[in-house]
Amino acid sequence: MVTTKEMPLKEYVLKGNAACAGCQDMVALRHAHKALEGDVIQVVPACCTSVVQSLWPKSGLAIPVLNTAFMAAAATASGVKAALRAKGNDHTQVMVWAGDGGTFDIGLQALSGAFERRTDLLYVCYNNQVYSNTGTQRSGATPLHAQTTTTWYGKAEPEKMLDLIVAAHEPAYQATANSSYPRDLYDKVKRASEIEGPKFIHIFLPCPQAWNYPVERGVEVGKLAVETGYWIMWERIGDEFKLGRESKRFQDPEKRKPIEEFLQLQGRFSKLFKPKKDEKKIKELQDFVQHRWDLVMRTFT
Ligand SMILES: Cc1ncc(C[n+]2csc(CCOP(=O)(O)OP(=O)(O)O)c2C)c(N)n1
Ligand code: SF4
Repeated sequence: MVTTKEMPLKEYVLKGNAACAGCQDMVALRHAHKALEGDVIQVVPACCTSVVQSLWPKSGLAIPVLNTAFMAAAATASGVKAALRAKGNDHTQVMVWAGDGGTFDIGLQALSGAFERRTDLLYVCYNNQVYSNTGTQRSGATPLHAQTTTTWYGKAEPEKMLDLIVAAHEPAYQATANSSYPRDLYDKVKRASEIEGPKFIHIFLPCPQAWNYPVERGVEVGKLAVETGYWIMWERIGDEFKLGRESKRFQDPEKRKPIEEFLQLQGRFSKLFKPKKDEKKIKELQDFVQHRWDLVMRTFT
């Protein structure tokens, strides 16, 4: 794995941008761009990242960016790739950087089309499990029982298993990542950039504004997602599946921390603990952890 010292010093995500304090999207984006070393055109649908990069004169990214409509990121990126090819440029990467709303929900059709066409494209979904930019509405990625402005008493449905939908397109490369493990993320973006074809990286990242935890605890929240087994780190090159070393020991349910440790830190789950502990709902979320493990392992191994 790359060491921090080995990463390029050059910054492509600029200081003083419009992101909230403690934004983990910026941590992930910063390391992804270091891995790509600037030879990239980024396509961004409407989301927090589009605000960060477009607020003139404080544009937050020092790379070419194309802002596009909420539902159209993968289709736009397909066009950018075709234009580069027409100009004889085969080296510049095209990367979509889209939120979960823009991927799980409104952009899914465009993503499916681009992958079915085997477009040489890196699609990154940064999953903060909510429509953050417009004030915390639920998305298809919002977990069961999480409070949002459209699910005041907690979401009634579990999150969509997007990775399985993407896997059905048989991408050339597919991985999960987490903003609390930036060196792993760096390696995955680099590896993906060396493979031709449709590539998908799904990054779990906490959002202090929407999840309501103290800004300085973002890394801890992200790590707890892995240590409770709630988020699984893995990579798949073609058909070859590899469980990430961060998640390996948590395949054993006995080694996992209780899901409560992850939930308790976040205001969006406060109704599970106050005015009194809701053991039934907490158990449903605990059971979901094993459910995801079963689905992932059954599908890929
Ligand atoms: C067709 C359309 N509907 C709604 C919007 C308003 N809108 C802009 S960003 C956004 C939320 C984006 O959520 P997500 O993709 O999860 O990214 P995040 O804000 O969390 O970064 C919405 C609803 C829009 N721009 N276009
Ligand atoms: S709302 Fe969340 S994802 Fe958006 S800029 Fe703020 S911290 Fe980052």
